[in-house]
Amino acid sequence: MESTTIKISGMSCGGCVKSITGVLSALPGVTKAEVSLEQAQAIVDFDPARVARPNLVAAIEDAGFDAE
Ligand SMILES: [Cu+2]
Repeated sequence: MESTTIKISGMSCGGCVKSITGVLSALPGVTKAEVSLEQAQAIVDFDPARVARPNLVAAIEDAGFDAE
């Protein structure tokens, strides 16, 4: 299991947090996604054998936000 922090820009409210949390949680291999509006970031626990960090970033970008 691995944990990574992803900086996110473009979140403006709790709805954004919910949609990003949902998108990340739906990815196979993601066991936990903690999204913070105040800190503009997501802390994601994932299984590197099933999903890679670029997949997490891409999923956030597909949801309409900027992720690094
Ligand atoms: Cu929002």
